[in-house]
Amino acid sequence: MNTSRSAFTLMEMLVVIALLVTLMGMGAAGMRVADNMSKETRTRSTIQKLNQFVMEKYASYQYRRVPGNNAQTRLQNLYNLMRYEMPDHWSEVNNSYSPYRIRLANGRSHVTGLASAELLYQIVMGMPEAESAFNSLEIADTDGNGLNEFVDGWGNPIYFIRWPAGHYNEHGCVISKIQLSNDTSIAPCPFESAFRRNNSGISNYAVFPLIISAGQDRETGINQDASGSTPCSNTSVGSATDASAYYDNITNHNL
Ligand SMILES: [Ca+2]
Ligand SMILES: [Ca+2]
Repeated sequence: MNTSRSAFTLMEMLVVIALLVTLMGMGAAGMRVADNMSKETRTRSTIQKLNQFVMEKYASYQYRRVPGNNAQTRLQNLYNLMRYEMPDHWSEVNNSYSPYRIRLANGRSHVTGLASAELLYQIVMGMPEAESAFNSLEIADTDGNGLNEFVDGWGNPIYFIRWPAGHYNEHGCVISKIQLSNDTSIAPCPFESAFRRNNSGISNYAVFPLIISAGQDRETGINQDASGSTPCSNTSVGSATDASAYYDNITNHNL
């Protein structure tokens, strides 16, 4: 009688232990989910602020005067000015026209993979009120080269593509909510008429600067390497290279 009672007690204990292990596992998984959700929220908040600064600067080019004898030359000069002042590649920094802090940053050692993140930092921090808009958790020098980057909730760099000509929803999946083709419900960007492309192979669409966190998986899954001298001259910029990687990205196009 005693033996059967203690065996029963042992089984009870095993059941309780199994339950506890299951509950602990569920608790840990729940905490991981909650942790990722809070990192995502933090990232969205940082990208929202960056978006305000970048779009303010982007819109300001409507009013910039540039030299040129005809409209086409003036437009190309305006594009060049945008490249010098909002570069997303170090090769676009121009020693006569780029802002001093960008030229200074160009003098430091840098790696290609972080170019747009380090340049985004220089572009935004060169604007009034940017200095006080970001806290220490939103800024880091992830590769330790002396040039800061804005970082997402996971501590990874936030990247930038000035003219993401390939970042629209014609790749079989929705990448961008705002950079859609032939959608008249979308507010036009300041340069829409100039930025639209009339090409039989490619639909018309407006090009808006893209600010990207790679999300939890640390991979953007989009092409950041290419660059063009006009907004639509390289339609591979911002295009998807790995659908599974860009799926969890957080961008200003999807806020
Ligand atoms: Ca750095
Ligand atoms: Ca990703």
